[in-house]
Amino acid sequence: MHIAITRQVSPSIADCQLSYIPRQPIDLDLAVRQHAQYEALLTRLGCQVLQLPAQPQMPDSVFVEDAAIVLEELAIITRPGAPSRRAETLSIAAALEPYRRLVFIEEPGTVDGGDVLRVDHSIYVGITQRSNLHAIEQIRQVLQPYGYAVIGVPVTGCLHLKSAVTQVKKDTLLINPVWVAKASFAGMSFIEVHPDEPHAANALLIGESVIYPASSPRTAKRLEEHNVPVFAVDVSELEKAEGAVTCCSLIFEADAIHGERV
Ligand code: CIR
Repeated sequence: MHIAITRQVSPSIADCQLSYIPRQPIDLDLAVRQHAQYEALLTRLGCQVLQLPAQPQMPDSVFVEDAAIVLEELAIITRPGAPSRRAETLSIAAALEPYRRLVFIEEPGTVDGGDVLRVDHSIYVGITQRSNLHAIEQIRQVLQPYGYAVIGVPVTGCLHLKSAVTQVKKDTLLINPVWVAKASFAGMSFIEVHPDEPHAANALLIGESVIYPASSPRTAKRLEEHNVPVFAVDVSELEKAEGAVTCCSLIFEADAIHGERV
């Protein structure tokens, strides 16, 4: 089965990190409702949702994707680029421990899971203000024995690699070519975001469908024209915290949910 680890929205989300977008008021109740709708879509698409409790002291902790890179063979616990986010990894490590051998990124490496795009045995890692070459080298050393190629990818103009590009089909990436170069992804096909929707490249592929933000209808149409089934969810309040759909879950294969919730 697919397990999807999520975490309830922190009541302090208004104090989140922001890098490329201006701060706007966040409606916490609405954010909580939208997050619940997102979790309901995860369930509808076949995931067992393992929801962790909110962390009131950690404004960005709903964005669980940034704390780990989960592969079949092991999980890499990240060292997030923003110091305010480093403590988020402790409970994510505890939640993953029943399922995977854990490996930890060490200082001076920093990497956010939002910078890691896995396509089969290629692991693309964004080189951004959050993720550095030290971490990329550590990931390469850890994954080489398992046959993964680890490829550093320059990103400009947005927070994470997966703000700029995500997988939407076996060999197809949804991309904003202004923020990342297509040439970084040899052998792949591309669907470009609509030019009026620069933030539209973040789609969450589950099976052959995508969970996708309702804020990008023009790009959603492009996905549907390429026969990608789109399950839209309004995540306006999470978008104000510079997050979107991939960042709110860690999805992996496992036989069953183990142990207590963390
Ligand atoms: C941050 O700046 O770290 C958060 N406000 C947003 C993180 C979004 N994470 C993601 O896209 N993987």
